[in-house]
Amino acid sequence: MLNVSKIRQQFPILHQEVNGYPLVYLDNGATTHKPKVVIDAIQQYYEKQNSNIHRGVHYLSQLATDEYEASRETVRKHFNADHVHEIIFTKGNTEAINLVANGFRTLLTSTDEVLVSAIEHHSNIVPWQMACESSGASLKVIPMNDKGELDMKAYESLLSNNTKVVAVNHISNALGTINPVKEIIQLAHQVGAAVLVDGAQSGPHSHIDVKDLDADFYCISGHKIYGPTGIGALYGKEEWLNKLPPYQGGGEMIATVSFKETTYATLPHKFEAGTPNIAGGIALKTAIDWLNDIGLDNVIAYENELLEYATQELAKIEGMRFIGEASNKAAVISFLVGDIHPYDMGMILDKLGIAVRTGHHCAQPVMDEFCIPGTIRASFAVYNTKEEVDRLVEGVKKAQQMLS
Ligand code: C6P
Repeated sequence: MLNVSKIRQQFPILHQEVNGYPLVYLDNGATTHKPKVVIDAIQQYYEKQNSNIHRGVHYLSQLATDEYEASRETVRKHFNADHVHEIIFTKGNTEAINLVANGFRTLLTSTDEVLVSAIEHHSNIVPWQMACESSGASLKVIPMNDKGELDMKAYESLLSNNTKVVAVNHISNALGTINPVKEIIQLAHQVGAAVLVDGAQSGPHSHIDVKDLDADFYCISGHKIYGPTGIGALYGKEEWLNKLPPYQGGGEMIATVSFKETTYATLPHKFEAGTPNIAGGIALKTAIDWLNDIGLDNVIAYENELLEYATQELAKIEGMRFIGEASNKAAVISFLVGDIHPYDMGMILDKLGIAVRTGHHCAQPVMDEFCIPGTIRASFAVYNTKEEVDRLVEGVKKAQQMLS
């Protein structure tokens, strides 16, 4: 059982007024807030540990290196990966997907196909378009039904021996749909394709087990799981990481450099050129430990309760239209009310101290499928409450009165 008021006390940012109202923060899909322990970890790093890593023999450098590498081990455990060298630190999901897609540019040929789904974030579309453009491979799209669920029959018929990569999200940021990634991976493996799972939205809301999923690549962004911005993690199966060329060149990623020939470092350093976000890496460990201390099962159960309550209460509003009604859904609600533009609704909610995201959510193809310009999105985290859901419902009603 979660003690939500105790959890809320750990988030300094939540205890403020916005436009004269206590803040209701429902934009957790964009980024979550940080508990005090994470903020403290960053401060402690700069006050007591700051040094470059993997380079110095001196005390502080050793200390920072140990802390950073301890975080890599925490991420490994969190993903249930076999090897710590299969964990690459990145800036976040965008960089992780670019790293993998960029590597595939050299592996794909003009007869190959890459499959992405119709409900991807731009980060899991554009890097693959770029990889296809430079290799001559084709990009195919797994369609969705009108509830925002992937059409698995269509997926099966798109798969062929030409399919080399399948890239899908675990949870859609725009609709909340939880995709059947295990089944997607099994089917892709039958034709020998590698699968990348974009876990940006699943990181804080579900268990990640790359072994059980048999995922080839899986990535998360730290800032969406109560950690800092500018840090994320990519899991890649050792055999795939060995096949892919490095993403960036520079310090750290080399074994030897000469003008005649440069050789690359072993995993994971081959993919980590330059001085990384050391403070972010260290604080990511704190965030994951914090989340695991609360217990992901507790988090999932509580967020499902919030989802159910919010869906039920919002549904009572006249003109309410939910966008994305998958039977397996995370605590993300995208909606429209009558013919009110999402931006207008978002502005009025903000005046009432309620933070939601409006627009296409970096998922324009999803909006195109529904023939809408965008949605209002309320995305929940473990510190949200039913009282905040009530504030959202009241706010939407008030905005409706003002705008009609
Ligand atoms: N979605 C949202 O409001 P970065 O920005 O690299 O940390 O994550 C990109 C990304 C990739 N995939 C999915 C499914 C995502 O949701 C996101 C980020 C935010 O929905 C910001 S656009």
